Amino acid sequence: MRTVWAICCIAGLGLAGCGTDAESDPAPTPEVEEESNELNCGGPTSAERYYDGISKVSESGRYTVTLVASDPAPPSKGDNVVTVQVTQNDTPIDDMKVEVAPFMPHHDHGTAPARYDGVLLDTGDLFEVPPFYLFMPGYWEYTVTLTGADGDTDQAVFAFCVDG
Ligand SMILES: [Cu+2]
Repeated sequence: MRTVWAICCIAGLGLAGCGTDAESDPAPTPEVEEESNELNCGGPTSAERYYDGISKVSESGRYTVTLVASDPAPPSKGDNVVTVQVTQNDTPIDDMKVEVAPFMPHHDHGTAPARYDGVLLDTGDLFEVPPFYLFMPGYWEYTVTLTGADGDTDQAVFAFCVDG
């Protein structure tokens, strides 16, 4: 018995499984890994760790949507401003309507108003989305809707954990 236990412990070094009920009662997997970019804050899926320059390819694959900046960063409860850049083949697009709709899907509510139009900055390649009020902490999605000069729409969705 002692021998079996010792082998178990040697084999299990660094693992949490060296107990009597190791197989039937595995150690729980931590919901938040320090090194991971995936965060869990109660939403339907994991959220992403915010950083300036986080980007997504739009649903159609035509555009890349980048959150160049967020104030505050990361997004937090209260007023938030985000700066968005839309590129196609690495070229910034300026003749486009850019809207952001913050939403908590698992609570089925967004903000009031629900959508915010980005304003093209003097730089000519950045859209600043005016302050929107995130009134509770937790999992929020930012749906960025693009309306091109041709009237076609496209979108990209970001998901963040908002601190209280
Ligand atoms: Cu909510």
